[in-house]
Amino acid sequence: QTYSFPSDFWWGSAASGPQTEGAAKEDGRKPSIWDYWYSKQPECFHGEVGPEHTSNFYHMYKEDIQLMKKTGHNSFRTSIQWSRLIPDGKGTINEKAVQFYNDVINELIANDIEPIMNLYHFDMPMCMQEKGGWESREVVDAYVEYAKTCFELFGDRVKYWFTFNEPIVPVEASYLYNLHYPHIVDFKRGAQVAHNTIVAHAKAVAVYKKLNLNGRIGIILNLTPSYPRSKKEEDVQAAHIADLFFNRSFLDPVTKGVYPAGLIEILKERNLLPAVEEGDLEIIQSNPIDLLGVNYYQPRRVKAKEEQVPPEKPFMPEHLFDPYIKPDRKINPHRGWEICEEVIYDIMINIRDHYDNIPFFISENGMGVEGEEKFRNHEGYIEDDYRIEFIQEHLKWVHKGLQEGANCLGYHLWTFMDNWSWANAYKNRYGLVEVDLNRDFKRTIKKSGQWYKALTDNHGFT
Ligand code: BGP
Repeated sequence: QTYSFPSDFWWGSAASGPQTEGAAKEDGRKPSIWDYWYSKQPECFHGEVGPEHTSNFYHMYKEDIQLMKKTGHNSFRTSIQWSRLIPDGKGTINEKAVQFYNDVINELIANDIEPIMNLYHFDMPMCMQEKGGWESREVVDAYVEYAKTCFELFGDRVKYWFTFNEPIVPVEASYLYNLHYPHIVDFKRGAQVAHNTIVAHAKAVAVYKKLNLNGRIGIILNLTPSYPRSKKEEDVQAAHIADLFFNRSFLDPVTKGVYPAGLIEILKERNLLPAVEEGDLEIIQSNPIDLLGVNYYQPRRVKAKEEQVPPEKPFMPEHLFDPYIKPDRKINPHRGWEICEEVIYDIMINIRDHYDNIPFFISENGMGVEGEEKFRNHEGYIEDDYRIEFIQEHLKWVHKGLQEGANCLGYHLWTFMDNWSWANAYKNRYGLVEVDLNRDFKRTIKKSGQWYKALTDNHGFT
């Protein structure tokens, strides 16, 4: 069978400033929470390359953009670093940063690669965290100013903007599960962070629209569709609740302009609703997105709660459902994530049927693998057939979704080149291009990169 995709389909990859640029202390950039946290815990580095160097894109972007061409990119998403552009969080703009981002954007365009820019990828400037991070309205206002600065500086050439990447991750990782700085475990504060982020997003959308820049703006969400263990009503209800917490909590307000009633009810009953300021709900309601980014890695599987959690225990979403591990699941052992390709199709059909068929694209999907050097062939490049298979199997389902009318504009792999990751540093590699940390960040295209070029040249595969 031939899988053909539209000729204007976006083929490319996603990355982020903090995971690729490096040069963390150069040209006026100030620390984000990541620089701060890792400086306190050097043992978390998993090797000597931390957020300070990452993949050295800051100095190698020209070479990298040539490699993007060689791997068939017609579009590329990365993020601007707030702590580089406005090192004090608000106030003075760093001219060196303006120059860098201008150079990257211009170089991409000169090479026929559509630049897609995201504004926030987990990288709170440390000085803003000290003011309370997303719990603080002052920080929300500073973010909106930062967003406006970006639109004004680069909006003549960047036509696709995203306000946040996976905004639920800072809620979960920093306020529920003790994974990211500032390591707070408090559902109510997490709910406040979620609400404040959505307000920040909506305000940035409003600012963008007011500037009349002739582009589109949206948000990137990691969707984890919830599947019940069985068709039993209590399992189905558990999946519904998980979906409210982990998907619809963001997806509904940014597309439909309102929080799901079921979620509000659950929070209200437990006295966990965040503080809502005057005008918040109106601003959310009047600024729906016009483009959605969907990051998809794995589904969520749940079953009805087997043992009730005593009511005095501090609330967590998991008090309402239990995780369920599918016995015959396929898994990526390096990351521990289930691989279930057809879920990408379910997401597409859900957006088509329940979200007004809004335009979206697959903004991340990918496979992190440890120890890829062992797949190096005699010509010196890594033969990552497993990655090719991973992409191809997902694309078959994307193709089916497209055939059935989903409004999907493209597919972006996570990621272009091996990069630094929040929890695993360089342990797992995701790139189409290898980065050799022991040889001055030397880049080598993997087999998947060659394959991706053929895929995009042919607008599909057989
Ligand atoms: C997404 C993030 C990316 C990236 C990716 C892979 O959630 O948007 O920044 O890191 O996941 O995950 P990890 O690097 O943790 O394996």
